[in-house]
Amino acid sequence: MNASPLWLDFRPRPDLPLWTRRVTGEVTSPQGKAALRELRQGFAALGAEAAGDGPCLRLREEPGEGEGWRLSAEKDGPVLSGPGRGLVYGAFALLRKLALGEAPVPGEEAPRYPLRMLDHWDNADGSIERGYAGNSFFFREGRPVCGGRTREYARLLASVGLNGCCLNNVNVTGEALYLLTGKYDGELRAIGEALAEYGVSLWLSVSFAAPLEQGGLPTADPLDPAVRRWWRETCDRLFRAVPDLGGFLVKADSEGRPGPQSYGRTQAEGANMLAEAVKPHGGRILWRCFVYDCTQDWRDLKTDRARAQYDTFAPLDGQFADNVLLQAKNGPVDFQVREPVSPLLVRLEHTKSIVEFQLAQEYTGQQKHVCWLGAAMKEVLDFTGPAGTVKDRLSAVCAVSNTGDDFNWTGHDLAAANLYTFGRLCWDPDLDAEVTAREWTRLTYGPDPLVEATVTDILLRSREVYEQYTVPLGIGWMCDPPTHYGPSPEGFEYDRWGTYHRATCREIGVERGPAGTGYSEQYGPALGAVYGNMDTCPEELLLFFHRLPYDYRMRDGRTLLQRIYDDHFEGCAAAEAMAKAWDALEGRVRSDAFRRVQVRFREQVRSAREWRDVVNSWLYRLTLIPDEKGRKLYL
Ligand code: GCW
Repeated sequence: MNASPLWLDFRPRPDLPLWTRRVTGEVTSPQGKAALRELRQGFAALGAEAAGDGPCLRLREEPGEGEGWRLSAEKDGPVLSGPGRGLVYGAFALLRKLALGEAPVPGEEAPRYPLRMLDHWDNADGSIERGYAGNSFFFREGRPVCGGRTREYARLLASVGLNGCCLNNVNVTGEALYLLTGKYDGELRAIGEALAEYGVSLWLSVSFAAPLEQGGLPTADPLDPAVRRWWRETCDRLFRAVPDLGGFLVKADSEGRPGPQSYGRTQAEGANMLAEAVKPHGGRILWRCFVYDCTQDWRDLKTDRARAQYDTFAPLDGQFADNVLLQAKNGPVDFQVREPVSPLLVRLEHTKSIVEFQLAQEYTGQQKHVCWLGAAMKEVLDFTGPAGTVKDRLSAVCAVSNTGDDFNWTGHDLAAANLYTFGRLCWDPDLDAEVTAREWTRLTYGPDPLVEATVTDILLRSREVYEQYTVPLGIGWMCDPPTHYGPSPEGFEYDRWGTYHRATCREIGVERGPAGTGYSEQYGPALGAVYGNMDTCPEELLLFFHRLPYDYRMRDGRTLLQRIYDDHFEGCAAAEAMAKAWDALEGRVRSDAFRRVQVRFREQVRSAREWRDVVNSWLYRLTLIPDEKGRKLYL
């Protein structure tokens, strides 16, 4: 198959324990069998010579659906035990350890969250919304397909601990509207089975208007008995036909999608109606919170998009059925390179929540720029608000996938590190994200210390570098509106999306403290006070929360404007340095992989220079304040 094995490309190791020569197992489930196969194949790839007797690794499958595993030392070799799903994770954990040159030690592990999933924004026609790695491998020419990549993908997901996958775009259009109707049950069942072999459940995005659009009913009102019956009957059929279905992901009342609002019903009434229909089948509803006014008039200074999700959902806390999870993006607006943590994730007390990250780098360089998001995800998971720490409050974690049918799966080879780190953090949010970056590098490129040091350093610095040369200090939204790539400082200013910085020749930013939109108060009194005051607000978020004059003094004494100028110059220079550091790996990384990344770095450097010059020159033209260091700005 024309696809990279990514981090599962095991290379021979000199120091393998003898028991890797023989694996025996009492396994019965498809997952148990997959674990056995993976171990045999993996040990062979690591260089173990098969032996007919002597020490061995034994697999002991236990009954049940659990996902934990245990490694114990017995006389003639270790024993890996657990239910089938657990054995899959245990097998990959063992292989990872050995591939990293670490000795597996007895112990046990289980994932922190029961659901750890990837959301695909794949369309039925094979395109991917905000996809930067080719076309869909789940859909081709209007149909779902179970092809060679399906199983490989399931392996990749399981190897980092993920267990759910939503096949289609939350904007459900075209043929995807018929996934519910029975037309594609056979294909969905096949995909479901291929994923399930590695313990991955299949999910579908559905349109709230399906009873109207596909069911022929005159309404989709969630309180209408005929609508409720339609959903129940549809689910009864679908869950029977596709037994590995986990449930539905729903984007309702959001960016033009239908939802309960059209019928005067609340988000809870809408979600609960679907929850009731999937409940007999053990299904769950992932209800997105991305609800805001996307037809804002830029002249309206009162409406603040950052407030919208909390204002809509917080009053409904406690009203959602227990098989509903509220899915909130990590920040209150939309996957900008720097946003505060969504207050929904730290204030809801009685509702299950799932955080949505975006591995697809829509606003973070579109997998042309390297932007490792591990530390950013970790910041969110570790964030503490009034009701506790995010990672302790979540019921599940998901991310918009960054994969497609490109050979390397993720467009930019280094973007695979985001997929890897995401999986590892979902399994154990206490992991040090930096350790996972290093692991990924070693698994991907082998044990060369220079490669490891260079690539890890690039990954760890990449987000700050990207932030510096694009939109520092939390300002966001200076990208080109249709593509979301490249600079356009006023591109979103007079548009309908509620994404304004309202820069004049004197000031920049939206005041979101108590004297402004009051958004900071959504964090409760203590944290709200920190954000609401420009002197205590974390500097990296200063312009997210405050409107400030260009001569505002930053904590190090520089003016705000000088800081923005400096960031652009420094970020751009850092991008150039990263590209150079990569160049120095020529001959140490396989040549095809080396070239692919080199080509991406050329584009990153070109684009970084463009960002630097466009944003800095625009500010110079607005303010007529020159750079203190006399660097080139264009008039
Ligand atoms: O930011 C927007 C994206 C849309 C996306 C939407 C969402 C799937 O530009 O492409 O639609 O977010 O998250 O629903």
